[in-house]
Amino acid sequence: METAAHGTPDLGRVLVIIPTYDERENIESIVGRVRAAVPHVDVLVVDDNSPDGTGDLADALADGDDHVKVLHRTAKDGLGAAYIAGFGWAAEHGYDVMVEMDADGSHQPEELPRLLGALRDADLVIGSRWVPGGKVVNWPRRREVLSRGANVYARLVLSVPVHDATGGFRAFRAATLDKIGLEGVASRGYCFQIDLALRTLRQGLRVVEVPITFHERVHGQSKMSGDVIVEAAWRVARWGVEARAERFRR
Ligand SMILES: Nc1nc2c(ncn2[C@@H]2O[C@H](COP(=O)(O)OP(=O)(O)O)[C@@H](O)[C@H]2O)c(=O)[nH]1
Ligand SMILES: [Mg+2]
Repeated sequence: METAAHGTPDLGRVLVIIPTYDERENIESIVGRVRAAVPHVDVLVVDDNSPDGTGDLADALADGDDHVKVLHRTAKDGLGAAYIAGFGWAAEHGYDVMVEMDADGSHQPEELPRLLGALRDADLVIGSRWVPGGKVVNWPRRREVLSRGANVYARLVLSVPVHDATGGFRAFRAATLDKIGLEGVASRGYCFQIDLALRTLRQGLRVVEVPITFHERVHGQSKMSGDVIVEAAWRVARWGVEARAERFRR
């Protein structure tokens, strides 16, 4: 029986999904920290054939620990596509909760019990940098401005009552992912997170933000690019226009 100390007494089977692209220096530490922080959960690494051999390292971790699994994809195809593949794997294997977490140490596995605890009264829990108690450590000013700006933009255009709609440290109930219709999600980069939050809210489901401390990565490089920002900007604008047109028709 699971205990309250694990933070997930009644949530069922939990899978922490970690997408990786060139995270060789981070993968072992992050998987080890998750296993230590929440020993009853399983971990799925979704690697897009990283040139630096992250996938082989993940296989070695899986060989030594039944709680660790690896999904290999053939080529870099964006964070959103990697998560959708991971969610599909989780559904096939009967998990009840799917967690999103970066490989680079930005999200603290030690905060997972708090996220999972909040899921008892929510359908989606977002680890939030931009609610009281949330923090960022060592994040370049440029990234902070971009993230805060993206969130203000999303709130204005989409009227989403969420402060960190782009945040990627989250816990979904499997039933939430079932209801929101992942087959229609085309978002590839960071707007994937906004897309899923918006779909969850539009289903009338409960979204709760819990404060987290986000740390800038120490090893490796960010895959954030201009393309990712442009994709997010135009998709959010389009969703905003569609929502207004929909209201106008009614
Ligand atoms: N499988 C996969 N993982 C990705 C891809 N792009 C980014 N990631 C992973 O997604 C997480 C967040 O990416 P990161 O580059 O740290 O973005 P940032 O934190 O916004 O700078 C990391 O674990 C990356 O390795 C991708 O195309 N495929
Ligand atoms: Mg990162």
